[in-house]
Amino acid sequence: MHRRALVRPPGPNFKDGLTEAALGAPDYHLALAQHEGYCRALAMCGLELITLPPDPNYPDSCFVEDAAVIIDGIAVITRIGHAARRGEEKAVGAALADFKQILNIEEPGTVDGGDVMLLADHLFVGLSRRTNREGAEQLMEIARSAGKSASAIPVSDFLHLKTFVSPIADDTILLLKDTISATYFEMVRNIIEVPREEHWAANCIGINGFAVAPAGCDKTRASLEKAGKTVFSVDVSEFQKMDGRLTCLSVLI
Ligand code: CIR
Repeated sequence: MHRRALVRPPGPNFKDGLTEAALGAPDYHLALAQHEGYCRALAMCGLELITLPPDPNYPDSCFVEDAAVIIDGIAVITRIGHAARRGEEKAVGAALADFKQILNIEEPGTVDGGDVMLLADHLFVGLSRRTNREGAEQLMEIARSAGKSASAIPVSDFLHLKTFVSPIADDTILLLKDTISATYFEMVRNIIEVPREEHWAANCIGINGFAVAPAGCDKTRASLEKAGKTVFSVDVSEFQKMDGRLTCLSVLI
């Protein structure tokens, strides 16, 4: 049961962040409005919001997910994979210290939270351009010490693991069609397949029986409703232009 979400609105230099999306520059004011809509959806899911101020030194700092991984009572503060983003984690760690025991990924390890998916008792870590083997091993060791099992998954054609798979409940994930063998997820009871034309919807948020999905993904919305979820759709087009998806905009505490 998640009670809180840590969020951080984008700053005026949001458009200067990293992206490979080739969808054009984001509109800052629209991004701010969409961020507010996202926060409203999280509140509707029963979460209390903790909001950090934007950091002008880090145009990608709204993507707080990459800076921390929550494993029960522990917040693992990451060493973000792209050097330009390193430092974002300081404010995130300071805020999470009020709620969790803080541990850190140490050099030469790198981990982006977007590469980490925790179901009830199993931690999946993507090995990507952002998360290296050392970082993944450190994180999996922390998870095992907390009583979880853990496994690493190669991520080659996507930015992060959760670009194509995301947790919806303790026993349910969304998985983009034709990406990776489902055998990597054999311990997961329910796998909901996301059609390629709705690839943004492979990254949804599942919390407390609700789901937050990207706007315009009607097939996935219907699948989530069939799975018993109350679904809130939110438009995050300006974040998608910066390679951002729904989970990246919050840390669920
Ligand atoms: C980046 O490339 O790091 C940001 N522009 C997007 C990060 C998205 N984070 C995520 O999916 N967890």
